[in-house]
Amino acid sequence: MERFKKIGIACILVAVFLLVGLNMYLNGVFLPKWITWEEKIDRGDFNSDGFNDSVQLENKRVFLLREGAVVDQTPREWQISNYEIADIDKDGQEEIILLLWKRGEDSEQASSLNTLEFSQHVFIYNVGDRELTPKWMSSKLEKNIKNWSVDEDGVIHTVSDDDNKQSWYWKGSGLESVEE
Ligand SMILES: [Ca+2]
Ligand SMILES: [Ca+2]
Repeated sequence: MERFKKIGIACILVAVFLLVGLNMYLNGVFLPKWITWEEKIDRGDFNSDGFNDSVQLENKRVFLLREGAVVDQTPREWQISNYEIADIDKDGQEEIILLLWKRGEDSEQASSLNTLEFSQHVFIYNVGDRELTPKWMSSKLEKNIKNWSVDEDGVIHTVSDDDNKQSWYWKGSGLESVEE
């Protein structure tokens, strides 16, 4: 009887260990070590509606605040390493550009239920009335972005984890990249 009790406790410990490990994995703990996980906040009237907006990156999630209250947030299963705010399509309104990791290679906003594999993506959002509205989503990036910046013309400059430099331009309905 004592033996069965010990086996039972061992099984529970293994199950707890696996669950903790899976949870850590899903939270991006095992993603590449070169990723810098930024935490920051920007304030302004990004959609020019007269109300103060804030965009905050905290614990790998982006929150949209209106007059100090959270009105929208990115899904828990996305791991967001950084964002930039820029008028990427030069229409006078600023967009939020997210650099993130999620499961599944496609551009769908939802993380795939079919795979555990993470891939890196660039997603662009407009600041809506009380929500982030999707504008453009990349599928899995060919080269993982290690560093990036956005210049005053709304061009994104990226450096990959293997030191490949690219510039990303808005072309009508999406971003197109060219090697620098
Ligand atoms: Ca506003
Ligand atoms: Ca714009």
